[in-house]
Amino acid sequence: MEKTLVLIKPNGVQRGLVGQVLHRYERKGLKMTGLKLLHLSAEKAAQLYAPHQGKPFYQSLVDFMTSDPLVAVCLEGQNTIEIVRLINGATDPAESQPGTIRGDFSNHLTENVVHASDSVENATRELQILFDPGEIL
Ligand code: 3AN
Repeated sequence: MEKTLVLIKPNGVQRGLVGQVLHRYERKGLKMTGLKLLHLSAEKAAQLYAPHQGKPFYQSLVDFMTSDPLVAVCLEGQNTIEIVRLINGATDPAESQPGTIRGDFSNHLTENVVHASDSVENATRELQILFDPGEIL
């Protein structure tokens, strides 16, 4: 079994997409083992996006992710990391397929509704940033 972190980004929450996004993971049969609404601090955003520090989009990404509340989700199942990234769709709006979350709901590189971990190592690291021990069931 594999765990991954999904973030429904501030624009996903503002646009009222939380239910529709969660539904896509649930109908695929992924198990939700952690869920919360929070306002991400600058410190946690910096930890989360440490791998992107120094890139031209880094500061605007951190500013966006700390601008309004977001929803953090822990999903669990076989090959969950890969499955969730398929459901989310490509980062580039020109490449995200219709039927994916980004393909259906986003036309922006940074404000692309969802984030998901891209490896087992990053999932473990990111889940520790967003969830306290005991918050994942
Ligand atoms: P993904 O979320 O698809 O794994 P990453 O990890 O490459 O994408 O990037 C993290 C986040 O940084 C993306 N979700 C996106 O919001 C933002 N991002 C990535 N590349 C760019 C870029 N070239 N310009 C603006 N924002 C970007």
